[in-house]
Amino acid sequence: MTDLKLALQEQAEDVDKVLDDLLLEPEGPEAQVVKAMRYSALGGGKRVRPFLVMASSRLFGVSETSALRVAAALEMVHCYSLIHDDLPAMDDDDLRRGRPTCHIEYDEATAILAGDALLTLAFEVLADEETHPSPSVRCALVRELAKASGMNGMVGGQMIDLMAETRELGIPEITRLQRLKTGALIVFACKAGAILGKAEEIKMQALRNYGHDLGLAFQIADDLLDVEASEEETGKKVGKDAERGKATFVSLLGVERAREQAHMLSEQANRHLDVFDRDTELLRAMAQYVVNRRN
Ligand code: GRG
Repeated sequence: MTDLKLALQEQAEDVDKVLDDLLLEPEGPEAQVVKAMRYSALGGGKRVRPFLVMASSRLFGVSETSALRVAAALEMVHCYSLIHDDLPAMDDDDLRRGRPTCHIEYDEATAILAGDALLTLAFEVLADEETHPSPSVRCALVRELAKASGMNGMVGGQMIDLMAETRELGIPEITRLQRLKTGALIVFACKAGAILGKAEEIKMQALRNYGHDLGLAFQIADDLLDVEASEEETGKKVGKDAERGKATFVSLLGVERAREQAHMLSEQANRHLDVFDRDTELLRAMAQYVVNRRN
């Protein structure tokens, strides 16, 4: 196993422990929603976003507890978005992370509530003193994650994506859509360490730019997997973009140019890290991993 895969796996185990503690099943009938939250949040996933939070936090000597709690909060927002994206009203998917989607395993109403509760719990965790002793740091985390998740971030991107089913998009529009839908949470993950470590602006900017290029590279790789990978590899249905006639980087650029673009973005992402004089190995390896991954 490569160093990065090992680091991803170890980090995932640490984040899972935090998620496990935060998602304790209560007594009473409301336990059902927590079961659904646990099903979706603890059911696998590559944990790329938590990994980025941990790696960026390491650059600034942030405490492990703070970084892990932010990583868990971000993963909860990501899992909420996957649950809602899989609903019949959106992508209508039956398979996620190699298992039935939340609304298939439970039911639609429970899946909606599980997504809502993961989103709100994420902010409860960020606002808690245990996450960081400084109220201004906690406020910055809440504000930045809210911006990345909401109408000017992931939700905005998802809306443009839904509208795109009836409208032709070109490369600039798709780039903007993906920057919001997938990129915003990835940028937050990269900046989280800088926020926790009260980093100077030049380092915050470097991580923002790294996250921006990494996010686009990640999305192009996702489009390529939809064309080239199998359901067994990805744990979700593939070939969906073509089936829906949806414009993607791959449909517009072709497989080869899309792959070149992803590699170019991954190299560009790593160049932003040159402002740091140490501890960037894992982030650099991640930029390579996202474009070479098979799931
Ligand atoms: C419902 C508000 C709302 C937003 C949904 C994230 C999202 C927006 C939709 C998911 C659909 C999709 C294929 C998005 C493109 C890339 C992406 C975010 C893939 C899933 O992330 P991974 O590959 O998944 O990190 P794992 O399972 O490894 O965590």
